[in-house]
Amino acid sequence: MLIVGELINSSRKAMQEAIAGYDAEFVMAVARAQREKGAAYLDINCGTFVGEETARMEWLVDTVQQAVGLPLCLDSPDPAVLAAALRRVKQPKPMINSISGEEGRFTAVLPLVLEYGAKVIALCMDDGGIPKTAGERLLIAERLLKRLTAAGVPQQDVYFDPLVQPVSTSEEAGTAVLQAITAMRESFPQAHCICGLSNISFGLPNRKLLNRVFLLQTQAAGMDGYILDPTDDRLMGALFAGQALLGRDKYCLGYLSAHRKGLYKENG
Ligand code: THG
Repeated sequence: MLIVGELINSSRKAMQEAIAGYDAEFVMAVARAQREKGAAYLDINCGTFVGEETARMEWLVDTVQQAVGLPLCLDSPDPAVLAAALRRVKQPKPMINSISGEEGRFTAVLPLVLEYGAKVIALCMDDGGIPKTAGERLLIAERLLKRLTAAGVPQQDVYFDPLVQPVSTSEEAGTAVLQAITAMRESFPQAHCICGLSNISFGLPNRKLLNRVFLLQTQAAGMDGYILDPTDDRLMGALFAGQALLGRDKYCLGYLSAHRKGLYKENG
C-alpha cells in the first residue's frame, strides 16, 4: 500500500497562504507531520499559483526536502512545471503526477518518466475528457499501459488513477471507480491503482466519514495507493485494519506496528 500525503496542496487555504508568504516553517512542519503519520511520498501541488507555478514549485520542492528525506509526488498538469521540479529532486524514484491519454500531455511527460526512472500516475482520461463509465476508463488504461511499457516504463511503476469525482455531483461516481479498480487490477496485475481519496466527499458534510468509508470500499476492490491526509488518525486506522482484514498484512505485522507507533486512536 502506497500512502501519498495530500496536505502540501495550495488548494488548501492555510497552505495557499503559507506558500504565498514563503513560510518555510509551516510547510516543513506539515511535511514532518505527514512523514510521522506514515506517508511514504509527499504530494506537492501549487496549481493555484497561475503564471508562477514553476517558481513556487521550485521553492516548495527545496523547502520540503530540507525538512524530510521522503521521495516526492510532483503534482501538476503542466509538463514544464514537472520538469523544473524534477531537476531539483534529491531522493531517487520520484513520482510524477501525472500523465494521461491526452496526446500533448502524454508526449511531453513520457520523456520525464524515462529520464528520472520515476513512478508515474496515469490518469484514466484522454482528449475526450473524464469518462463516466468503468468500461471507458479500462479502455484508456489499456492504451496507456501499452504505450508506456512499449517505451520502456516498467509495469510496476505505473499507478492508474480512475479519477474520483465527488459523489455529490453524480450518484454513480463511487461505483464507476469501484468497477474500474476491479477491472484494472484483474487486467494488469503488476500495475497499481491510486486515487485522490478526498475528492469523493467534496460538497458534502462530515467529509472524513465519507473518505473513510470510500477508503474501505476501494481497498476491498484492490486499490493499493492513496493520496490522502495521513494525519487523520481514524482514516489511517481504517487503512491498516483493512489491510489486515483483507489478508494483505502477514501475521498482522503492519497493523501491530502501526498500533505500537500510535498511528491511530480508537476506543482501546
Ligand atoms: N488524483 C491525482 N492527484 C490529485 C488528485 C487526484 N491531486 C490533488 C487531489 N486530487 C488530491 N489532493 C487533495 C488535497 C486536498 C483536498 C482534496 C484532495 C481537499 N482540500 C480541502 C478542500 O478543498 O475543501 C481543503 C480545505 C482547506 O484546508 O482549506 O479536500 O484525484 N492523481
